[in-house]
Amino acid sequence: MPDKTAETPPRVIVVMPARNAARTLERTFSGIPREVVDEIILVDDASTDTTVDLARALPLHLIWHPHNVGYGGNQKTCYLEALQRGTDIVVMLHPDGQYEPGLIPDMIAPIVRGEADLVLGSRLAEPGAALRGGMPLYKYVANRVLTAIENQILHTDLSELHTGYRAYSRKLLMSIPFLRNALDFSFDSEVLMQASHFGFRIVEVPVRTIYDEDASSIGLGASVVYGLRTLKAAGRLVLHRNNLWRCRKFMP
Ligand SMILES: Nc1nc2c(ncn2[C@@H]2O[C@H](COP(=O)(O)OP(=O)(O)O)[C@@H](O)[C@H]2O)c(=O)[nH]1
Ligand SMILES: [Mg+2]
Repeated sequence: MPDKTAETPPRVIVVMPARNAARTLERTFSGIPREVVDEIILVDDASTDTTVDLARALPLHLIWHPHNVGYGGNQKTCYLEALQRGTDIVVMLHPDGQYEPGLIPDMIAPIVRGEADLVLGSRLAEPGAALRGGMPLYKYVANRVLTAIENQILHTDLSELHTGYRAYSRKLLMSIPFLRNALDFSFDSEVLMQASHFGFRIVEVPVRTIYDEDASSIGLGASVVYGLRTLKAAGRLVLHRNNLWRCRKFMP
């Protein structure tokens, strides 16, 4: 008898954590290759523009937060809802147009092949491309330095650990206690530390860097806070691993 489960394609859900994404939402949405995506969830984090009105008019599943909780808090809602809706693979796609939705098949391929549980869309895989794409120099330098430090701690050799374009397997999201993570941007770094700690395979695929005037991007102050909190998360992982200071984020 043929193995039916082997033929069933995985259920793929795209989640969009949104905050004031009205100018870019429709363009991002229309670029999503629906032939490989089963459902799209948009979580609006109390936007003050027309993001919610625009989202209501699109064929997607909309959730809105009655108050703003931040980028990490938004992702918690995204992943909870995707898991409840039976996803096998989740792709996080920022609705601000900074990542190409057309690359979703590339993002999910390593998980479909059973070769990874976390796929990072790396803007730094191709030398020089990030700066040519408009990434501010200070962000580029900080990204490279932080990535080098994290590679040492995670025992990886990845070109970028600060991308907002990611795909996760259901198994990973069911295993890492992501609800215990930060509400701010350091949520993303904590997920990486957890993925490594729980033994999940992380791979990267190259993506284009897009910085245009419609996109949102965190400023200098928030970037510094993010960088310091990323280092803190890495430090906590080292302490936890060595039984020096246990951290609930790394407990099953
Ligand atoms: N800044 C911010 N972004 C949020 C929030 N909730 C969801 N987002 C979304 O998260 C994405 C990343 O934020 P962004 O400002 O573009 O940061 P970037 O990663 O530096 O480009 C955007 O697409 C926002 O729409 C929030 O509370 N604050
Ligand atoms: Mg952005």
